[in-house]
Amino acid sequence: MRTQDMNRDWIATAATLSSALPYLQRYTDAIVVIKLGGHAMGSDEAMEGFARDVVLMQQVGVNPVIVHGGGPQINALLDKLDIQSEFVNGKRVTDAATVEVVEMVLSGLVNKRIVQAINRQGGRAVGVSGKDANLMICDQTDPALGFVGTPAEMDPKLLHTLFERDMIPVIAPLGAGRNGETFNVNGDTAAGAIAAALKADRLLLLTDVSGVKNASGEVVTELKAAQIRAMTQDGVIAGGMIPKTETALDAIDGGVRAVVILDGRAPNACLLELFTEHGAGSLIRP
Ligand code: X2W
Repeated sequence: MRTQDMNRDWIATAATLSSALPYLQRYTDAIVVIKLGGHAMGSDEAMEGFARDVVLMQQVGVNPVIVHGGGPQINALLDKLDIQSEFVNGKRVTDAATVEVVEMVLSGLVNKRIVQAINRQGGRAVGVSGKDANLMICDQTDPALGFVGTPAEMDPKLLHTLFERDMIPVIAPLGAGRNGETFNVNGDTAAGAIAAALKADRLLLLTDVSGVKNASGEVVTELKAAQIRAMTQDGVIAGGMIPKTETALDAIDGGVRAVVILDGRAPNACLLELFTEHGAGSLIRP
C-alpha cells in the first residue's frame, strides 16, 4: 500500500538500495556458486529467505549456481530403511544400497525442495545432478569408500546455456563414473569443482559457523591462501573446517577469484556478503 508516512524504515530501505549500487554494478554478469549444506537448510522460512536472496541476485544481473548437500536428510532415510552408515575423513562409506538412497534423497527430495522454493519466489530454477549433460564425470576416490567419487572431468556447457536463458541451476552432488557407476560426491568438493570449471567470481560456502577463526577464536575476515596453509599447519584450522578450507584452496588453484566461508543461517547472508561494504564471514583470496 502506498503511504505518505515517511517513517524511518522506508527511508532506510531506499538508502540501503542506493548504497548497494556500486556492488550491484561490480557483480553484473558475475558467476557466483553457492554451496548450501544440509545443516544450513533449516525451516521452510529459512529456505524461503535463501530463495528470495538467490532470485534477487539473478534479478540484478548475477548468474547464481546452487550446489547443495543433504547429509542429514540422507541419514534420515537410511535410518528409516535400517541401513547403517559411517563416515571416514568426512566422507560417507557408500555401498551399492547406500548410493541408491543417496541419489533418491539428493536428486529427489532435497534438489526439488530448493528448485520449488526458488520458483515460488519468481525465479526459474532447473534441478540437475553432475550426471546431466556430463557436467561431472568422476573417478572412484578410494576403493575402501565404495561409490564415493572425485570429480575428474567437468563440462559446464549446460550451465552456460541455462545462464543465457536466465535460469538458475540447482545441482545435486552426484557424478557419473566412466563405467556407468553412480558416484556420491561430498557437497563441498562438488561445489569447488563446479566453481573452478566455471572460473567463478565467487564461491560462497554456507556453513553453520561464522567463518575461519584465529588462535584467539575471532573470525578472520580476509585471508590469503598462504595464511590458510600456515594456520592449518599450526593446527589453528582443524576438524570440520579443514574440508572447507581445502575446498577453498582447490577452488582458488582452479581459477576461482575468491571463496567466502560464512554462516548460512544468518538472515540474508549472501546479500550481506555480495552487496554491502560489511561482507560476511571469511574471504579467501589467492
Ligand atoms: C555426502 C553428500 C551430501 C553432502 C553424503 O553422503 O552425506 C559424501 O560424504 P552436506 O549436507 O553438505 O554435508 N557425500 C561422499 O555433502 O551433504
